[in-house]
Parts: sequence; C-alpha cells; structure tokens
Amino acid sequence: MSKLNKFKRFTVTSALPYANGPLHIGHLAGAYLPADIFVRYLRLKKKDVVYICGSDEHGAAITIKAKKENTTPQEIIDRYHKQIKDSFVEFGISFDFYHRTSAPIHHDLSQEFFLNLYEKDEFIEKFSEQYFDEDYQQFLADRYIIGTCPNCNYPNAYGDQCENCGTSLNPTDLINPISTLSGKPPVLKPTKHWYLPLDKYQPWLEKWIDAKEGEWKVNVFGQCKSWLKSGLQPRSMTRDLDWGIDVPLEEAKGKKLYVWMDAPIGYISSTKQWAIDNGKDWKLYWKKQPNEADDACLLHFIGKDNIVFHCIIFPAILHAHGGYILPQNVPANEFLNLEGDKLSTSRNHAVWLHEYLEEFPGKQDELRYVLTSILPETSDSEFTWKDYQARVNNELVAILGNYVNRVMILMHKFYDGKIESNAVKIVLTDKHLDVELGHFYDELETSLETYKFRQALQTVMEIARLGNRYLTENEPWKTIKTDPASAKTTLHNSLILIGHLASCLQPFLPATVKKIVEMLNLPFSAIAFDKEMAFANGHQLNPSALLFDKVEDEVIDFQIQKLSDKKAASTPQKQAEIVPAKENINYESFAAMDIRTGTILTAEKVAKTKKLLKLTIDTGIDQRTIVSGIAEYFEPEAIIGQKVSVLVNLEPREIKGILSQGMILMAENSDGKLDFVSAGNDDMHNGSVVR
Ligand code: B3M
Ligand code: ZN
Repeated sequence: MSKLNKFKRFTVTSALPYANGPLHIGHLAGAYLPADIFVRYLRLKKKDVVYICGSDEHGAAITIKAKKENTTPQEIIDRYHKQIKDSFVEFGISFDFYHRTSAPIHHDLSQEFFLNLYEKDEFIEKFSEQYFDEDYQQFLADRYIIGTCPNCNYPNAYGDQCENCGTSLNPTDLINPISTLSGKPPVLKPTKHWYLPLDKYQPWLEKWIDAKEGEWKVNVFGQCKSWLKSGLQPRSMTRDLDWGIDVPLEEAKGKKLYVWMDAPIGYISSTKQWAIDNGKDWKLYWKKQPNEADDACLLHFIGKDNIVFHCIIFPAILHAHGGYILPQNVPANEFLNLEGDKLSTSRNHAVWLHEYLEEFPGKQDELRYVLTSILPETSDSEFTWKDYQARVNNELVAILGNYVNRVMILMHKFYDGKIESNAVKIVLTDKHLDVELGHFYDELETSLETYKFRQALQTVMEIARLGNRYLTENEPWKTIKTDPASAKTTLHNSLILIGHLASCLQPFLPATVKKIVEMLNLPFSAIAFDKEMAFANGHQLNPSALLFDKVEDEVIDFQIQKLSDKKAASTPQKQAEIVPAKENINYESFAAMDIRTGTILTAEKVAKTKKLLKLTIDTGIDQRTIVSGIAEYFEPEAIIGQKVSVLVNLEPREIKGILSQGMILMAENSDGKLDFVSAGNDDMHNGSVVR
C-alpha cells in the first residue's frame, strides 16, 4: 500500500443521505459504491477499518417533505430511514454501522460540540436581518428560501448553498429571494444567531489545505482553493426552525443547530454507537492519539456538492473543538446523469435503488459493475439503459462469465470436476500468466489506493481477457486427444487464474465472488488477495453454473419507457408565456368586429407552404374561403366539420394567390400548439353572433 501503509487504522464515511426520499443510482455512484469498494479492499488487506454512515434526519429538506405530504417530520424520517437502510443492505453496501441523526446519542454529541465552542468564545454572536415569511410566521433558512445565485445566476439556489456551482451562501446573498413556503418574497426581521468565524480560521485552513495539493483530487482541491481565494465569511451555525437539534442555551429557545453543523458530527456519533454495540473504543477512530503515528486515517466519500462542508466547515469545527483527527482525504465524485438529463428526485427522473432491486432480483452485481465502470470520478458521467445492457452482455456475460464457464465445463467434461495430478499441490506453472498476474495485482493496488475505481475494475477484467486468450491459444479441447498432459496443465492453470480473478473481484462484485468460490468449492480464505493460489491434489469442483444472464431488449425498452412516462407525468405543464395585455380599446372598437360561429366544410394544404391550409367555411351568412396558418397542427381531413369562431368582417386579402375572406380564431394550448377557440357546443347554428 502506498501512503496509506503508514496508517494502522481507517475511519471511512459516506455522506449521510437525507431521510426525505429514496436512494437512486446517482447517490450510489457519488458517495457509496466508491467507499464500499475501497473498504472491501482495506479489509482484504487485513486493515483495521470502520465504515460509518447513517440517515441525515434534520434540516429543511425533511420538514418541506413533511409539509408537502401533510404529515410529520418524524413519520418522514422513520419511513425513509428504514427504506434507505434496507436498500443499502440488499444492494451490498457493507457499512459497519448505519445510524441516524435523530438518535439521542447524536443530539448529545452535537450539543457538546456547540457548548465546547461556545464556552471558548469561538462563536460570533450577532443579531442580523433574516428573511421571514409573514404568511407562515417563520424565518427562512436553507431550503426554505430560494433565489438567484450571485455566483452563477442559477435561479433556484438554496439559502445555504447553490447546488449548481456548489457555492455556500447566506440567504441574504440570494437575488430575488422567494419563500418556498408561501411562494412570496420574504421580509427581513432581526434575529440572533451564533456564527462560526471561518474568516478567523482561514489562515489555518489555507495551510492545512495547501498541504493536500497533489494528494487530493484536482476537482476537490480546486474547489477548496477557490473558496479560500474568495475569502471565507462567518457562517451561522444556528437556525430559527422547529425541527432539528436544540441550541443548548437558555437564550436560544426555539432555535436549532444548522443541519450542516450537526450532520458531519453524525459520523462520530454513529461510530460511538457502533463502539458501544461492539465493545470497541470509538476514540481510536476519531481522537488524536498520544503518538500521532497511531492516528486513524479519516476518509470522507461524498458528492461534489458536499465538498465545502467536508473540507472547510467540518474540519474547522473539529479544529476549533480540538482533540480530533482531520480528514486525510475527501475523494469526492462529480455527478451522474441519466439518459441525457440530470437525475432529479422532484421530477422523478431517476433509477430508484429500491425499484431496481425489485425489478432485477439478484442482479446487484450487474448494477455494481455498470456503475463502477461509469463512476463520475473526475467529471460528470452518464447512465443509459442501453449502456447497462451492453456492459452486462458484452463484458460480464461474454468475457467474465464466459471464461469461468468454459473452464468449468471442460473440467467436468474431461475430469468429472476433479483436480488430479502427481503433485501434492497444484500451483500456477505458466510463467507468462504468473508475470502478467503480478502486473495486474500491482496496477490494481495502485488504482484502488488512489481512488481510481473505474480503472481498477478494468484491470480486473484484463485478468479475464488474459484467461480467455490463454485458453484459446492452448486449446485443451484439442490437446486432450493429442497431448492430455498439456490439456490438464492448461485447465489447472486456468482454474488458478479463476481463483485470482475471484480474489481481485472481491471489492467490486461480492455476490459473483461467492458464486465462483462455491463452484471452486474453496473457503474464502483460499482467495485471500495475497497472490498465493493453489489446489490440493484430488480437489473436487462443484457443478458449474452461469454467473450472469443476458439482458434482453424488452427489459431495457420497458425501463426506458418507464422513465419517459414518469418524466411526462411529473413535468408540470409548461407554463405558456403569458404575453402582456394590449392597450385598452373602447366598446365601439370591439362592437365593430363581427365574430360568428361557423363550420369547416373543406380543407386542403396550400402548395409550396408548410403552414397554410385553404378552408371553405360555412359562416351561416355564406360559404367562403379563408386561408389559415394551422397546417403544422392539423391534417386537412381531420378538421372537416370542425366548429370554429370566425371574424367575418376582416378586410379580404390575397395570400399565396388565394383571396382569404376572414379569420379563424385560434389560441395556443399548454403544449404550445395552436388549437381552435371553442365555438360553443354542437347545437349552436352557424352564423350565431359571438359577443
Ligand atoms: N445529507 C446529503 C446531501 O447534501 C447530506 C450529506 C450530509 S453528510 C454529513 O445530499
Ligand atoms: Zn451558483
């Protein structure tokens, strides 16, 4: 192991998901799958590691959802905490502990942190003008207020952060703020809050972050540097909210801790609970040790919108409190998009984890494989169902599954699955394979230890490609007749290679590894990632089974259709552009217009035009020709008999050589298409005056 080798212990965290909705593939690709791969690798290297997470159950995200569903925040967090926790377990994210920030142990620890800083006079206490919603009689913080981001002009920036450019904000920074409760512009009212003096900590933060250059990912280091460059401002750590952790001060009744003060402390409280339940000492994983060399290595896996909280604010709080280790690295991922659009909970544009688990039972590893192959490690990336199908069919089935299946089938066909030789132990005898494997192990460790999981997985797939080439070059199905000894050697070497494949797949595809180990009839200890792999003479393999099934077109078509149906259902009808009213006219001007009900008798396209139809209208007064620009919206034959409203005393004019005598009244519908202005009901006779 590289720089990580110096650490005896690792504390790994993934961002605490808000308990206000289900998980989707973007969450997995951002903060959970990378961390799980990394932790599984550390465990393979026999490291002392604790992998911590939990539900983030405070903040406006929860109460806004409760208001929307006319229920209580407690019901919301109970529902989604359970759904999220169950989904993680079923998908195979191997937390050592998954807790929740509504737990008393977390409230106590967060209040201890606040009081520690308060008693050291770290906070700036000040009254400030805060936005207040007069209809709801509530101060507006964080997601209760939206407005235009002063940094990137994104129109729906939150009061504490712009999700578009990541900038951390105060509500008063927003341009044209609107309350998300009443939808109205808020007023300013004085209120007292306690501010973390980030400006005072800037020199220390600059020194600490500068030392991370070259070690932290470029996207993470770059964001931190840009915040430091713009100059850190004091940031309120308390809110006027009715949901969250009470500010532990008599004078602060009714005020709560800012969710981004308490949530990261949730990593520590979750570790404390884990330690209590498992007889461990949590301080070994969070506190500075007497000998710095014994400090744990703290790693936060997050999405890019959480960088400022994990690289600036939480380290500042830990530093101000004192006695705690600081993050060694924060390998944040960028965003995953879906079928050419941003993943969006509000627009229901997502592949929900719980739905995937229901609709693709036992296919966790297929999704793990595809998501790992497209992780947004350095830039945003894209999930498409076609790509999912291609990777499962062309890589998992055709390369990995096919290789294992070929060897197992031949072993059972030629030797009834028994590994027999005159050696006591069967080891790898092919020098080329041995050298290549050595390279792959080295490349794999380097990629994993530098958080390049996409590259690491491709390295593992190279082992399967190597195995397929070796099998094809040595053709045991032929040499079994001409040179049986060589056929046996080829197949024994191939089995050893499958063992190494299983060993290297363990961080990525745990369920598949289980199937391979079962087929090889080996204990897990035999594939220990220590480059040793052997079979005892006489070892009996279990029956072979296919590792993966092909994904059929109809399965993918259904998923793509489902996405577009959900998007259509949840996309609010496009608000047509309402053009401003024209100047007032007097009654006489209106009375001068003569509008009648009529019926379309004939309709035909006007040659060499895209937009025009030539109509014959029965106006009740007469039958006349009118040219109308509706050819893009209606087929001529579809509007014969259509009731219409007609302006009959419009000066006739020639259009494309046709004398048009009047106008059909049309208006734009919610799809932005022209449609007939209702001419009343069917029994209204032609020529009736519209008034
Ligand atoms: N609950 C997740 C988010 O911002 C947030 C992470 C907290 S980690 C301490 O999407
Ligand atoms: Zn912005």
